[in-house]
Amino acid sequence: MTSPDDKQRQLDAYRVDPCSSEMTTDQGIPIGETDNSLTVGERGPTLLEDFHFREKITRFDHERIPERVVHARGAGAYGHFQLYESLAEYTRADFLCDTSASTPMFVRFSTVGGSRGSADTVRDVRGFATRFYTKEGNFDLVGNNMPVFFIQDGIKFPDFVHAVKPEPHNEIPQASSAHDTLWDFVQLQPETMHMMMWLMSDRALPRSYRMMQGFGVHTFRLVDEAGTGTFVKFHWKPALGTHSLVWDETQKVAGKDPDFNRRDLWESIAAGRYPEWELGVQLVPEGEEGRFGFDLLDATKIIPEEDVPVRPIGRMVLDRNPDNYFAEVEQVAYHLGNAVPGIDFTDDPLLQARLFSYLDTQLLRLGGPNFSQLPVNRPIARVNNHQMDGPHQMRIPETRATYHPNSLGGGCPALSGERAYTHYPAYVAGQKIRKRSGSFADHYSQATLFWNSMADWEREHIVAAFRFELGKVEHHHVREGVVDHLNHVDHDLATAVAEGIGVVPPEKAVTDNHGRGSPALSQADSAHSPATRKVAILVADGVNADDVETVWDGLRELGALPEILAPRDGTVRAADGAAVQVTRALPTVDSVLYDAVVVPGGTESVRTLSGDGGALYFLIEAYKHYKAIGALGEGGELLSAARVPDDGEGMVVAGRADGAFVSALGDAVAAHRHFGRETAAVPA
Ligand code: HDE
Repeated sequence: MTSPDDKQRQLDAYRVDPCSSEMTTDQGIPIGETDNSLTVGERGPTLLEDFHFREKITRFDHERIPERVVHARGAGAYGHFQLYESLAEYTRADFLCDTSASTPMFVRFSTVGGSRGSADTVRDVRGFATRFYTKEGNFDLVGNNMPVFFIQDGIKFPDFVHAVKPEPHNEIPQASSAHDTLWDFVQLQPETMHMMMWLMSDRALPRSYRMMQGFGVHTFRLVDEAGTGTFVKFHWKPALGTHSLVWDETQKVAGKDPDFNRRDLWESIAAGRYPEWELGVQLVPEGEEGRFGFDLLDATKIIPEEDVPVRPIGRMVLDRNPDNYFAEVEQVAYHLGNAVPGIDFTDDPLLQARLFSYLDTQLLRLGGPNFSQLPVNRPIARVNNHQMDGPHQMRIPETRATYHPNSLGGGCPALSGERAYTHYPAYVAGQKIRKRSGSFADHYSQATLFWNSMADWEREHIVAAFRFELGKVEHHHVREGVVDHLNHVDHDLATAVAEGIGVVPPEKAVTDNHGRGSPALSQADSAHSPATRKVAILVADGVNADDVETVWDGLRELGALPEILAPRDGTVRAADGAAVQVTRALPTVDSVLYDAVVVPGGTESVRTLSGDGGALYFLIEAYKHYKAIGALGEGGELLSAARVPDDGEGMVVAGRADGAFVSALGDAVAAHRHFGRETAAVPA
């Protein structure tokens, strides 16, 4: 029997240690010279017979494969899943029943619209694709960080993607939804409204892949040993809470560090700070699907957690970075059809389309049907069938009988018995028609539910996002069309957006706001922790060494990641003569790359920093981005020099560093952002 731990051994078998032998060609022929091609004389023409030159260049020419048409930009990691509550009552899927097993995983996070080299922090949905290498085969739960989708039927996916991608005539804008074609599609396709609310919310700007939720989106089916089905929605909840960047910051980070989210994931895992999520399920017994007032097959709807609680069942930990980006992250081939016995599909027309699309995509991207033999795609379960040939076949079947049934091969492989995958025998009858069900017709009430559930600051961000995006739209009728739809979501929202984009605010719509909310949709009450938050400590020669040491040690104890930033790299000389090691030079970093900033005391240090535009701007931006700011002793004068108020939300000011200061600072950092702060008066 194959065990889950075999995934690691399997991957190890493919590892290549460059120091294990001397350099060779792909055919294993030893190479002694790779810097000069074979020529006639020292200055003569290059010879065709130089097989090493030709192989090297040909391989180079063929290095690229087509990038994913969507979700091209991503980052991946290995980990494992530990079940802590058996779902045996609902499913026969072994990895959801056996609480003693640890299931290996590979996860890929991504943005959707941008090309492979685009920036991480753009306004976008994030892909949250997870693979469980179970004993019964690969199970791929390929979700997003938002629980709904733009369209209800997969046949509209090419239209939606064409609309959101850079416009075809000039390929502008890259990785941005703020342009005419997307919003034209939206105003003509009101089923997008719920998802557009999510896309305009802070969910589209995650602080970290480690701090975002994941959702399976569709309603799936669990099937137990007796064949009874239960509808299920899958949820991933991050241990560090769900937190977002602010819009201004995301745009700057896109330039300062386009790899911001990718780097964050990589560094966290490399340093042993393994990100964690809890897997939860919402279960709805078969036969009860009619009780919600919307259709469970409609992927533009959520089941509010207040109606059906999310039941936590297990934990995913990501604990190993890939060894090679291309081999693993680029070649991972997720597919919704990778389902194990006990997990089944529903007739959600979006899900059904995906069941076709992913395999089709992999055939093109990975050049044929043998991609499942690539290390990252290989199941740990035994693979045995009569599939044959195709480009890059790596298996060597030892039989003449590659058909079923056969007697020449002893009838092998035998068909699986009771552990075989059995499709849920849902009863289906009806005419063949192209018609959306009437139960999919309500496009506004859950958009309203989302709006009603937001904290004040979340609403402000949503209005600002609509204004920004529609403000980039050149066609006035498109702006008007969107405002008209928003008016069916909430009149105040539509009015606030209209006022910012030169559209006449609409009359109140006939359908009024239903007044219902779902508190679980807001990020306000998410888990909070100072752990893994990056805190800048601004220093120069003459800094108070005790302040630096106390803040550094205190923050490390809280799990935060302090860094000492100075005008120059190397060391600074503290007021008491001690040498303080600098982590990074200020000109190589930026305020937007940190969660908080602290200015220790020290007359000379603060005088130097007050004359340093970079240091002042660092503080101003931290303030404008609602981050925790600490100042000690003379450090307060740097706040004055930057014209940043030293009181108010998230400002922690004291004479000298002690336990109370560190604790207050830790709380302010854990709070993530201080949106109650008045920032308008502080110059940008
Ligand atoms: Fe995808 N999607 N999608 N999608 N999707 C792809 O598959 C597609 C949809 C999602 O990290 C592609 O391997 C269609 C919903 C993620 O490798 C492609 C439809 C959700 C990823 C494709 C949808 C997703 C993809 C491109 C409408 C959230 C990245 C490359 C029926 C539940 C996976 C690839 C990774 C990738 C098609 C809708 C999530 C083209 C046709 C809904 C996370 O096959």
